[in-house]
Amino acid sequence: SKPAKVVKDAVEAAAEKLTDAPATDVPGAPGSAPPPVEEPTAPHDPLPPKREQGAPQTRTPTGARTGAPTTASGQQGAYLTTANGARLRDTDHSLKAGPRGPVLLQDHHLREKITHFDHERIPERVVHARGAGAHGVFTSYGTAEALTMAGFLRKGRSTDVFVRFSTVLGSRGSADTVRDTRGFATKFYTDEGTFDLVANNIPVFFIQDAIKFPDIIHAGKPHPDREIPQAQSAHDTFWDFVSLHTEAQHHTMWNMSDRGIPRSYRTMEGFGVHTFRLVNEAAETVLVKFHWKPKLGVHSLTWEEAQLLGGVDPDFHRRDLYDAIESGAYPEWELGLQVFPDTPEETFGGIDLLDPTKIVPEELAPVQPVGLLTLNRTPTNFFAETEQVAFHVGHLPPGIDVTNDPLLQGRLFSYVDTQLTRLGGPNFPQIPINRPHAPVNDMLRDGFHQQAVHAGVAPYRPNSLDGGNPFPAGDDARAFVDVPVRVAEAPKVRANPVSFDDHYSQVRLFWLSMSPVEKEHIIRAYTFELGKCYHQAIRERQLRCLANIDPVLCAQVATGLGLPAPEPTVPLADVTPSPALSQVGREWPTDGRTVGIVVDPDGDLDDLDEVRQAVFAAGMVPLLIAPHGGMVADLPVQRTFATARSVEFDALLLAGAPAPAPDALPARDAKAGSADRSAVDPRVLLLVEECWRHAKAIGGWGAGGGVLRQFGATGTPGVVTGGSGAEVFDGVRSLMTAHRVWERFPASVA
Ligand code: HDD
Repeated sequence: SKPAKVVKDAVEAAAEKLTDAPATDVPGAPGSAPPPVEEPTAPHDPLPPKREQGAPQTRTPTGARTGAPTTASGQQGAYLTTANGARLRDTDHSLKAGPRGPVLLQDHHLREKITHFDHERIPERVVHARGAGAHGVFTSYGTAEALTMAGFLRKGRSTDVFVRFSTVLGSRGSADTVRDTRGFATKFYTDEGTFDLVANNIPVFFIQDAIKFPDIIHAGKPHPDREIPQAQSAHDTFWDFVSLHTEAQHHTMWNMSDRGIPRSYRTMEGFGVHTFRLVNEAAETVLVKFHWKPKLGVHSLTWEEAQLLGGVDPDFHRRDLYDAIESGAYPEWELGLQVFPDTPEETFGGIDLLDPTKIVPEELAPVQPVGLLTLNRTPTNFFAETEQVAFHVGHLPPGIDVTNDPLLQGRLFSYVDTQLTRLGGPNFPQIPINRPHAPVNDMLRDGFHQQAVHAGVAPYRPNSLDGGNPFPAGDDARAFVDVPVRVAEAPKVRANPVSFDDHYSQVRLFWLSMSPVEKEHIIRAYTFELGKCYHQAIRERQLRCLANIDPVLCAQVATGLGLPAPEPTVPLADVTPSPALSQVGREWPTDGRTVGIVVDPDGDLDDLDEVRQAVFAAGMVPLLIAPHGGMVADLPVQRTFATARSVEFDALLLAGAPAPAPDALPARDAKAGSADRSAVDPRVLLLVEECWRHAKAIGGWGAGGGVLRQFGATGTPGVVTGGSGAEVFDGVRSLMTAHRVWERFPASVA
């Protein structure tokens, strides 16, 4: 999607940066160590800002541009100062009554330093605590112009955005690759007010009414007594909840599917879940669902990879997003709309559009692309931007309005309310990352952390003292439109519409839309998660739910648990599968994917540079894996056998058959006299074994091809040997367009 040369240069520069520094410390490593770094001894100019980056303070609290790309905050000058700007002579010793005496209360610098430190942390988000963010731009195609007056959807308009991806259940320090829903929240800084699309990577939700949100989250979060398990749904309280609340079965099956363990934030879809209402200049309305479609396709990890990554690289998704952007492989998504007529029933094809546990299959209502999102800038400061960003489903520009979905209605309250505690008061919209890019002229005053110096004496309406300002805007001034939807005359009740009672038909639709390998993953996920529950009653109750979804699924999970499969208690729904729900069976671009290349410094290295260049030219990142750090054949080594794990590569190439390095543990079968296997470093064999098990493309040439033969991998699907290095890579590259070699993964159901 980008000129190969630009990507290649950027990827190459970033790949150099990824070189494993500690690897050069391997005892006896023959790699050339870099010269010692000179310690700084005198004041010098501050480091330049990161490429293309200004701090976010380019807007005043009222949204006007400051004109300054950065402000003087944090490590900007040569001399250390107090928070009030007085230069300091010493920050390493407290002020004491003599070198051995007590510390003096008058030490204002000590107190300032410690006090500020004591208050550095703020409460983590009550859900979606762990996340990663990026800046970018949204460019509109103009295809929604007829549907909405929203200016940022006019043809050719570009709008700054900030996106925060997240997991839901884990704490701020938990692992990225756990089985969970992912958040996909986008702040569009439109010039008519900020629009927050607070979406997930799953198009349905566990509950139908926001009043149940504390219940589902209490059930999903760690148990209150021991605070375990962290960032998991594989425990009794979660399954107790979802088996008792059958409306949760649809979302739960998405979580048990590959969608629950994405390969990358870059390879996730996003869904606004609820139905929204668009209104155009002529006051005509339509109902819509928002979709994000990743240009790289929707791809996932395997469950074993996800688990390994929890230990090997808990920051896998955060690192992947950052590395991709820094290397110029900018992630892209198309924003799309499913459009429905705004009828009094608010249904489409018999599906209740106000029920957040239902999708509308794309085959019934195609997703129409309306613009392109490109993430092209990593944050300058995690806390200031990613942690302090505050999304709110009620941040809407003119042209987009809400519907009566009871889940959305409750969210409209929760997202402001939660920031009052998390960000310490009502002025969080003035925090730089939250500042609108539209001029602000409100009458909100004072409060904790007020940044604005409001002029004028009459923050009330109407007034005669501030010249009557501010005036309400009318239609001619593009004011926000509350669509005058008719409210049914009905008694006040605590009840759901009857249509909300169908809890199984769409779960069955999802199940039947999966390919055999995806079904296999779902069976294994249910079996794993229920296998981690202690209470038999909960497992049995969940099996009864599965029986109402599909007897084959139920029987397989029951077998895994060693329990009888119950009979359905409701008739199985007669549904038409939706092929769009499957992730398998198409071809995708491979930009920004990672290819590990095992090299033997003592072997034949002739093809190495050519293959490495071919990987760059394909827009991917080659990482050389060698017994030691430093250089091999004048090329930088990025991973050593000690630091490499198969889980960070999308494909593996073997350019040689390195003998066991001195720091290798003996091969598992070395004692059994397998001379061939013990001749290769066992960590290389582990790389091959794991890549093979995880259905990744593998290739080898020369002695590397020999390793694959010894391993018994040649002739199995997705293993390329024979020919030059470039030919082998070519074969591997084309396998990678399908993401995995799923033929290698066993599937027990058709
Ligand atoms: Fe929520 C955060 C997405 C239902 C209450 N939610 C939050 C975030 C995402 C979502 C992506 C993280 C935002 C960020 O990165 O800062 N939430 C959803 C979706 C939902 C949903 C797609 C259903 C369709 N949420 C939901 C309900 C409630 C909340 C029903 C409460 C009644 N959500 C919150 C919250 C959070 C939040 C407590 C925590 C931190 C924050 O808002 O800013 O207000």
